[in-house]
Amino acid sequence: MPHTMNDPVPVIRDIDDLYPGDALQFQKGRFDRLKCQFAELYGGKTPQFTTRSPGRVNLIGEHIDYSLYEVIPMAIAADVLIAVSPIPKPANDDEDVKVHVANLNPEKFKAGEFVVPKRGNIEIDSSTLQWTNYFKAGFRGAVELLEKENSEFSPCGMEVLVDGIVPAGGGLSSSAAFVCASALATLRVNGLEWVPKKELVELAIVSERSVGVNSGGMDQAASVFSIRGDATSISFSPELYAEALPFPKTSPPITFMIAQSFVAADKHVAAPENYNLRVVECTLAAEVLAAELGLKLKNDQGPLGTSLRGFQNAYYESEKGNSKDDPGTQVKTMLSLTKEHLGKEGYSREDIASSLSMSVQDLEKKFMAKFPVRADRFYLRQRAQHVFTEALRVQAFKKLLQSPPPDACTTLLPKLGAILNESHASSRDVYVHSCPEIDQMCEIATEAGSYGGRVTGAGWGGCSVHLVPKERIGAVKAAWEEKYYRKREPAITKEKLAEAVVVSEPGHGTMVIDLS
Ligand code: NG1
Ligand code: MG
Repeated sequence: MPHTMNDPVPVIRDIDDLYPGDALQFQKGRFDRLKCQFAELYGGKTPQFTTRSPGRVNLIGEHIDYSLYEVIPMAIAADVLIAVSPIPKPANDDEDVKVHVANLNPEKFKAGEFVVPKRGNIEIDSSTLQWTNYFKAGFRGAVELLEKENSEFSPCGMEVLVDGIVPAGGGLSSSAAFVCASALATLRVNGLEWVPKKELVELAIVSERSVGVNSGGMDQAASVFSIRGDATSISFSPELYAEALPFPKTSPPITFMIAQSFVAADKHVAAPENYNLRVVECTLAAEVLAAELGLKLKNDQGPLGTSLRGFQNAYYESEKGNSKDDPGTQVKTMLSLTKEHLGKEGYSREDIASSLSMSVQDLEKKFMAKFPVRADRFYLRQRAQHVFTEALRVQAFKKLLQSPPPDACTTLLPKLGAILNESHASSRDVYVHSCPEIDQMCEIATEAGSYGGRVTGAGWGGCSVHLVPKERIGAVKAAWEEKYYRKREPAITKEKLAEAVVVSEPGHGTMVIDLS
């Protein structure tokens, strides 16, 4: 199904058709609160418009977006709303242009403001984790885009109020939702009424990196491109491409449960030894493989310039690869090359530098300077092995959704579940980005009747996603409550339990909501 990737982000003037039944009342309540609070904070003003971007759950394809392999996430209902009003440019050029950023939950997210510099873009101090940094990241990307189109451009000031209901640090990508909504708000308030989705995604991917995590592009793409009811398949090579992936109708219907572990995935603070380290390991795996085979890697869209997918492309562009190989065979060939050329014991900096014929200083300068990492050994073979097997699992999962087996009702769901379980095993044992709590939650769910489940998002905490037959949802919930949540926190409240587990339908992507 062709995806409307180059279409502009939709502008919605009436939310009645956006949400089903009960959800509509809840959403209307949110808009009323946002409007009231906005007036209270900003001298009686009404927001000019609101931007909205959802979180996402990644169904399959974990930690492979930055190696430029395809992933299959879906948008969830939880989202970030940003109500916006412009502050006209001051008549006097010496006066500062300011942006005020407040949150509906001011205890947790303290209001901030910043002055827009007269020349150049705003600085973001990525050494501290301030929630307003994510707004600044979106703002910065938007201003860069507007400057590219008009070198004389200077942004207006803004008054902004945020209502985010995507749990932070929970693997559901609250950060990308916030960055996308912030960038869209900045573009629109500065006069860009129709924002092409693809441009928004591309700028949000790059600008989120200014917060200090060397991320891939899945979250921003899932947030912006998703269409209600469908999963989204997103590929990155040869260029960013998204496609709606409808779920086949089965009985029982395909239902995903998302469960919080409440282990805070502090990706930010720990990035040098977890997320950013994995990005470096994958890039170095590509570099070492290329060096071993005498291939030259091109600078591609990988966060560090080269990628495992770039290695695959280089291999197949050279006379070494058989150009007739189908996509599955190509990835399987990558797996064999990994086993043949990369050692099991891991690599020191010296080992890698020598195989790339460079000094350790140059290695660090090229791959570990912009986003520093803390590690003595680099497990290139294991990381590449996860990436290639996960890429194969994505292909298999997608094929099952696109052409379900004739006896879909009985075989499709167990098959999808088995792929999720294999993915989890690889995350746990090979890529090492799960945690014991999530491993345990996966076991509990399987015992209670789930078809399969896995850690989702960056991991090291956060959430898991499970494919569960509709009639087993209650049983799985009860099992987690008894065997996980109450054991971990005996006094856990009803509210916290209710938030811990959601059955999410695939939700709408990013939009502007203009109720004026
Ligand atoms: P989370 O931490 O769930 O937002 C991160 C990356 C993704 C992807 C996943 C792992 C950011 C903004 N996003 O997602 O690009 O690599 O981990 O699959 O860091
Ligand atoms: Mg995130």
